[in-house]
Amino acid sequence: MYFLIVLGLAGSGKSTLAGAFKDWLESHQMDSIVVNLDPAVEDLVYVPDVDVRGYVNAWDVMRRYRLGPNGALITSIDLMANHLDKLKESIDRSEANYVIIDTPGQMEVFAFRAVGPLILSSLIADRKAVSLFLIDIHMARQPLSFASSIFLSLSAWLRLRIPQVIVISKTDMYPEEDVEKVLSWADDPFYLLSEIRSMGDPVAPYESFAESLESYLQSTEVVPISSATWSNLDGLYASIQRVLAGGEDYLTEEPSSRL
Ligand SMILES: Nc1nc2c(ncn2[C@@H]2O[C@H](COP(=O)(O)OP(=O)(O)OP(=O)(O)O)[C@@H](O)[C@H]2O)c(=O)[nH]1
Ligand SMILES: [Mg+2]
Repeated sequence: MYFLIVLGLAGSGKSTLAGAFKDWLESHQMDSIVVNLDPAVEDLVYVPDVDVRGYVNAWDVMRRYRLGPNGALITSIDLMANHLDKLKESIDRSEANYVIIDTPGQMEVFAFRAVGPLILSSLIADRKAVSLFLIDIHMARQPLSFASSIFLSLSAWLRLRIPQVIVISKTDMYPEEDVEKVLSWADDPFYLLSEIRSMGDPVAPYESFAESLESYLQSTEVVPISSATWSNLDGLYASIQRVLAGGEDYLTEEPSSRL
């Protein structure tokens, strides 16, 4: 059983990819389940096999504790921790090859607070996991947004310590040249830096900015995909396999040792 954790900013295409990748795996005779860990989502584009809303619903929490939307989401994620045994049991019972975990839109409340990593490490236990960090092509094609998104993915990695694949999503929305440009920035962050400088930015970053991006991106694959057209989902699968074969087994450690 392998875990694929789908992460990214609100609206980056996480739920759509979770559903599309499940269908893609099924069309290649691989069984998978999708787990919804978003307690606030109303309409899902897929039918979840395991759904946290059966245990915690952010809208009920909002009414019961008289909280606003953000407070309700944070409280719901804290409450989720009380139901980990049941969630894990449902996942384990499926015996699926791949468990795709769809995470909440406000990734910071899930990926950056201690409870999110705790939830994930409890569900994953000693199995292997890869996180798919989505960056919408609409953001990725802007040099500064691309750079800040890469640093955000690095922050998520730092908190979760699950090996990562960076996924440029919704590539069907822009011409091929735009996608190629983003990939060339990922290949050569000094080229990205030169583009930022050529925009006449008065506080353009220093060389060390490109150096830090370069050392992170050298060890992280960047994969463009479209969930709408299924473009390059086979490439995403190949990247996932390479990461799983790479054997970074951080999650086999006791969760308490890394929180
Ligand atoms: N054209 C296109 N649109 C996409 C693709 N993937 C997602 N979208 C659209 O982008 C919007 C957001 O997609 P979601 O899958 O809901 O994004 P999300 O990251 O789950 O959103 P939150 O859970 O709210 O953070 C929806 O309107 C999707 O239809 C894609 O590959 N191509
Ligand atoms: Mg979603």
